[in-house]
Amino acid sequence: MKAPIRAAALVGLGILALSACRHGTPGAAAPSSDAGPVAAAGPVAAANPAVFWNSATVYFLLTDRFANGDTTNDRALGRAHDGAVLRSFEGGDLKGVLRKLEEGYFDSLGVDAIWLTPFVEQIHGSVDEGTGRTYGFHGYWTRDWTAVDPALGTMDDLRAVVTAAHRRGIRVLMDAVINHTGPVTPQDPQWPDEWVRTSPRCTYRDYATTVECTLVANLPDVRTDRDEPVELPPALVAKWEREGRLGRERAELDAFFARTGYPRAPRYYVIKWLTDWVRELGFDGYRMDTAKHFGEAVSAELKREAEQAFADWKRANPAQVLDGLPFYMMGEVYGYEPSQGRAYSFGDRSVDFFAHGYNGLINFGFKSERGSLDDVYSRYAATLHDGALGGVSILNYVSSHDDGGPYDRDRSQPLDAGTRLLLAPGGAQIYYGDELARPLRVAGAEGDANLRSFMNWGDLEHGGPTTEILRHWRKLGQFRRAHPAVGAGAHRRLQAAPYIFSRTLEADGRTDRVLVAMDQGEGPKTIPVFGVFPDGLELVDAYSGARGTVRNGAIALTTAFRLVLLSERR
Ligand SMILES: [Ca+2]
Ligand SMILES: [Ca+2]
Repeated sequence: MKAPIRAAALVGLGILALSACRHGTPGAAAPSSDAGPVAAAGPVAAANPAVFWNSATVYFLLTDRFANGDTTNDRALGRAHDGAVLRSFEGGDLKGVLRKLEEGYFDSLGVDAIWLTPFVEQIHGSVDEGTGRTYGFHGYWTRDWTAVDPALGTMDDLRAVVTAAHRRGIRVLMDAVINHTGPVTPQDPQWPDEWVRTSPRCTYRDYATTVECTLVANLPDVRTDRDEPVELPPALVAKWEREGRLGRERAELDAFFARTGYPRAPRYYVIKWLTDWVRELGFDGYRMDTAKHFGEAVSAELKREAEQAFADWKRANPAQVLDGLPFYMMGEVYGYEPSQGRAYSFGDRSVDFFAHGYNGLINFGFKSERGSLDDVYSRYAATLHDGALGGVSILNYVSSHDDGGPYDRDRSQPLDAGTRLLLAPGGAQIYYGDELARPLRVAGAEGDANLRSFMNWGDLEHGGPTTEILRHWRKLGQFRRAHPAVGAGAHRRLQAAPYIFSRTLEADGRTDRVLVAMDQGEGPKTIPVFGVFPDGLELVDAYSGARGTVRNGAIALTTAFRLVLLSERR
């Protein structure tokens, strides 16, 4: 069933087009840190969530590896820089993210939302899981769900990032972990047995061996399935007492349990702590870590509380509200791909995660799609429009933080990777550095550390190939942001070779329509438009900035590029 688009969606559409225009002429040379526009702020009517998120570009970054805006916090909590290669904290922080926001870096890529790795306080020590001594630089090893890790910055730094993003019309997704605490180390005691299980280890044979178990040997699994009341862990009580906030934290918990009526079971504490960030700072959504390793009933409960928290934040901060788009929850269901439809199979049972709080799931299949581009695009558009995934969203990627089999591991085709990803139906995840061909193989690094090198800003300093790669990703990202039809429109193949297709998003008498032509000759070219645009209409090519008028069912352009991104000139 085709997702209906309310009139309000077009208000958002107009805003997007306006903000894209202000990015400047596509193809113009731009320095790496050129200031982007500030998007129109203020309340905008609600857009259709599936349309928004299927056309969204989400920038996923490891805060510790992106930009170092404050060197005084690099060794916070006394953590040494003695991990294996790329397994210590490397200095990136929230101030660094803020700096890039203010430079307009994300605007220049057409980013709609930033997904930050978890920022909560991590274990203080380190562990070796077989790939060398490792610290919690990635954020998935929680020690205290209620504090910002001092290596990344402060609560004020976090607030500044979210506020600056919103001011530019960019949403922020919080990476939320509920399945496990951090590993146990000499400095990081195990949470009490009534809170966590430390065995058995998951064997992934069926539902129970995926959910009621620990992901790896030393990663205590929160007992999210139990309703028995538990007390606060003594270590947390002592920590909060030292920090002078024990009384306040206890009072807030009392109020939460009184309001909700939930038992004081482990998952409800964590739900309270995770939703507090939304209520306080206005995160626009969650990316749920390890979504298939805790019961789907938990995600539904978390979603309800998060929606309430988001509504509370909006009421308290009306001037910062972007629009009426509801709280978004995207799941990491490892191995999910859209051909599975709505039902993810654990072997012995299937779960429809979309029916349990999730609006979108990460697509783990896109990076290994090997059919023709049109085969991929046609299938995705069909399932998102008329198929099983109508009304929900997917997020495609070419590389990610723990996927050892990315598309183009050697970064030999960074332009092709950008084209494939940013023109695909469904949401697009740019993993930090995709747009700079940041290496995915690092000498001396083991396992996923290869995927997590520090952002290679230095490669932009002298121009050259990296600048050209970034320019390509920017043009495509801006085209995508200006035209929701690219990610959320109906797909039509117009010509097999050279490949030409159109995307069309219709609502209430207005239409967003694009035509993409690949593998064209450089220089003069005549592109048939197959009736997508009528004769006499003036079109603009977002890739080159060239303009032309449709005559006799075709448009003649002269550009230096093989890719053409056509839309009506407005
Ligand atoms: Ca730092
Ligand atoms: Ca679990």
